[in-house]
Amino acid sequence: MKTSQLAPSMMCVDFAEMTDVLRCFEAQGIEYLHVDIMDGEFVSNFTLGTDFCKYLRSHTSIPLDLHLMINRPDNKLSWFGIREGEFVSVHWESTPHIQRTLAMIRDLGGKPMLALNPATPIEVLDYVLDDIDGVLLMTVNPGFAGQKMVPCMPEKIRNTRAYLDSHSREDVRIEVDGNVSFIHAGEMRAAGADIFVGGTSSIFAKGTPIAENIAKLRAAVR
Ligand code: S6P
Ligand code: MG
Repeated sequence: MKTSQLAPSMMCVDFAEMTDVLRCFEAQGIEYLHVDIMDGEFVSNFTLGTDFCKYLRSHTSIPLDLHLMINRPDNKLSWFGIREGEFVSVHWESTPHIQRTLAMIRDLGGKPMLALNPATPIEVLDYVLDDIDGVLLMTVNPGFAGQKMVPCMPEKIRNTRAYLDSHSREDVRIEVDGNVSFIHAGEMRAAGADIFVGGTSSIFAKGTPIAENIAKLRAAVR
């Protein structure tokens, strides 16, 4: 099993405390910053954008994990200043030319991930297995923080891990995003997930300091 890694969801940060939160993430050895980009079309919400990515890169060296919930991401990939080693996820439904988009991410120096909505079948991976470094499994429907996990998602994680292994892609990472709570995280880990997006149900859970929440989430996915 791969080492588990944490990626806090930056749309859940209190912006007034951003620099303190970044220092805390550095001290806690956070591996990635998950940045949700929404265009109000692919999903109904609007969130973070290219300026925010610039801000993060100038204030920390923690690599970004870009999650693009936008239509036709191929038209905008060059706007993001993708750096070597950053993950970039695009949704299967967001472009008619998904293989080309994944290849573009690699050409720009990023590590491509294919993002699958809860109801998107894993067979869409069939002809892009050479083009991905990871699969982002949405465990809620994308668009908002604070939702409940779709109940059959642990089974989908297990099936995705088995599918990748049976196609000799044991190296491909599985990231889970959506209600990765202290309760669900252990089950997701046991099912084969190895990158965990922490939002309102874990890292930013109210009432306890972020550092304590991180320690609790790490313990849950060890
Ligand atoms: C949702 C987005 C996610 C959320 C995250 C929030 O569309 O892609 O990254 O920010 O899931 O976590 P939680 O624990 O509030 O569900
Ligand atoms: Mg996300």
